[in-house]
Amino acid sequence: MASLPQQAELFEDEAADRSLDRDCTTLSRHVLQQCQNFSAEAQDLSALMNRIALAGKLVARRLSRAGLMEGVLGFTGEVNVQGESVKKMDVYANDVFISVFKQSGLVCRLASEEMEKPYYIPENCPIGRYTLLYDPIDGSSNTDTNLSLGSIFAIRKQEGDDLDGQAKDLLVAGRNQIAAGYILYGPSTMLVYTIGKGVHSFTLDPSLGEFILTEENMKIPSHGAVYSVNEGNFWQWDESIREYVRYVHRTEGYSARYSGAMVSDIHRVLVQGGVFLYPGTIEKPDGKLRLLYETAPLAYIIEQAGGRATNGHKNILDLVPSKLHQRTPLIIGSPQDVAKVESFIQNGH
Ligand code: AHM
Ligand code: MG
Repeated sequence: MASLPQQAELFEDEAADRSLDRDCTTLSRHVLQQCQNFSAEAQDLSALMNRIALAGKLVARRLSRAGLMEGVLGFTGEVNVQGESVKKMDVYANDVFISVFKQSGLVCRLASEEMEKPYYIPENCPIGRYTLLYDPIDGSSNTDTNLSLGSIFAIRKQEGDDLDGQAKDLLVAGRNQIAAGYILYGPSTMLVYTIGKGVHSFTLDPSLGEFILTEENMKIPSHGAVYSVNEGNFWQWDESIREYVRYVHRTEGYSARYSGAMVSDIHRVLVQGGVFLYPGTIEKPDGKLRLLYETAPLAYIIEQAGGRATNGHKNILDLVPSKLHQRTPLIIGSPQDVAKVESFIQNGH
């Protein structure tokens, strides 16, 4: 039998092996492990995720130096298809995602919050079987104050040839996503993804320039204290949402958190439980958030982690959009907390 000092040495060796294994669990390797084979589709998914990771690294690098460089912060003076003022970082991040997929042979078409119509990369199209849907910068209003931001992405198989460029083949339910996730630009940069086999998070190790596995098979708590909503819109909400918020105000155990970037708010809810809401308002009855590249990818993540996402009446992943930039109200998070909000909506008070 090994002596105590020998046992301690063995434990140290095992711990060192585990830590080395972990350091080697990069994102692209993890995707291949998840697929459990080396088929063409598995290779594609791994390569797609690798390119998305590169986009995340480029955006993170620019954000980390934003205050030191000219021409990074502030508005461009343009207004996008959504009627929102465009920030210089929105344009940069939008272009980054296009650039990383050039010459990839993977993605024929990209559709984003910042572009009225899908963008084609013709050299990829003969073989590129995928469309990337993305929000390059989520939480744009945080850009100029050095606060958390995100990017959201979803990958769909390209169905049909979209001859008229209207992207009608994309107007299908979120269940058709084959992968989805987000990048969170916080104190560290994280990437969270699913390919329908659980939710996994990675942290960018700047010294390696790689996203390294942080947590596998994340599970959202069934209930949490946090409710996350912009209460400045209270006067504009339906009475049922106001009643829910009044209920929270008079009940012990709730805590408000709202950062202005839903990737960050929903990441907190994923880790600690609770609910995030962006309901419809008088000005915007369908709310602010877009289905195809904001709410459906996040719904896929949260559902895979054991949570729920609804517009108050229907599961977000079952909603079929009628146009590319369609908006939808969103209630997302822990199953018990989403059910509580729904009970107010369904009782109509
Ligand atoms: P954006 O992608 O243009 O930044 O819009 C989405 C963001 C969400 O991240 C956030 O929860 C919400 O808009 C904040 O909007 P508001 O300022 O109306 O609360
Ligand atoms: Mg957005």
